[in-house]
Amino acid sequence: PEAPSARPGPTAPILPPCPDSPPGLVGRLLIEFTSPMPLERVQRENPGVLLGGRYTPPDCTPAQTVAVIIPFRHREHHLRYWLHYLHPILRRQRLRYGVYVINQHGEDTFNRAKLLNVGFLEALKEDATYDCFIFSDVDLVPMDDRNLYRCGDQPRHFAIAMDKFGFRLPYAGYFGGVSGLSKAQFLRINGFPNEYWGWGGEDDDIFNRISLTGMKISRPDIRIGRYRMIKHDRDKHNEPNPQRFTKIQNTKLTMKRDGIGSVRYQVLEVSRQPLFTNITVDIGRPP
Ligand code: UDH
Ligand code: NGS
Repeated sequence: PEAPSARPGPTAPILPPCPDSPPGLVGRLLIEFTSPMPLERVQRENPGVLLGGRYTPPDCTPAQTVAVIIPFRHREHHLRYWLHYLHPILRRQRLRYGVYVINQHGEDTFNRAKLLNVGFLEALKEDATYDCFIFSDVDLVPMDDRNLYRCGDQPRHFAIAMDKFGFRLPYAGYFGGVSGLSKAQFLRINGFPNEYWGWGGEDDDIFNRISLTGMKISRPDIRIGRYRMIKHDRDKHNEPNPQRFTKIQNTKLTMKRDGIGSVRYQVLEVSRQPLFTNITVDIGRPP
């Protein structure tokens, strides 16, 4: 008689690992923000995206699971363009990903970095397998899909050649706009600062945290890391923070006590939309 087979039964097909260089990327993209962008259209054009803005490639198994975290308040118009451009790009990049919009409740002073800390924790509550976190402003769209939204062995800076800076880095230590850290890299720097209320400096503090822990920023080729920013006026309640210059001098002292280990907030609502998960949060106000 035949020995019992050790082969797996009729389960889901085992997909090959996703390739390092995804086939089907198109390279340079035409990005514009003139034609109106109704959310219904974006939904219709992205039927493969599951509730909450989740996606898994149908034809391969990705090495990472990526949470895309967007700090947010009153930018619905920008978010529609972001979703319109980014979902097809991330799909072509063969990522397993989820999109989390972290919406600051109320009208107190905005706090970008604290919202990003909240996004890290809340995304992990939704799916403990997230191991890569991409932090993106809502108004930044990559102009080249070869700029892969993945994590590597060093923290990654993606938005290195923005149109508003003449497609160059504004300064060598710039880490703003769109960045990515693995879960381990993020925890190694105690996450991001919670104490930068208002505009400016929080990205420099994150840069300092990375340097102080002995890591190095990785960046794409300057011809590939190009971005268009949706033009906008300064928001209300996000005035330049006058304390930012002294604060970035003190990262070495503050990063131990202020970070992912000390973030306090209250989630008010989690709402799974067709193209993103919306998390409304009370993060308090400046002391
Ligand atoms: N953000 C919001 N709502 C706000 C403030 C900020 O959603 O009220 C988020 C959003 O993701 C944004 C990011 O935080 O992309 C960064 O904030 P920002 O876009 O205000 O920063 P940026 O440096 O602009 O791009 C600063 C004001 C520049 C005014 C120029 C006028 N010509
Ligand atoms: C630096 C800010 C950064 C900011 C960058 C670009 O001066 O937070 O300019 O700003 N640092 C401080 O203020 C300490 S931008 O031209 O995009 O408005 O990201």
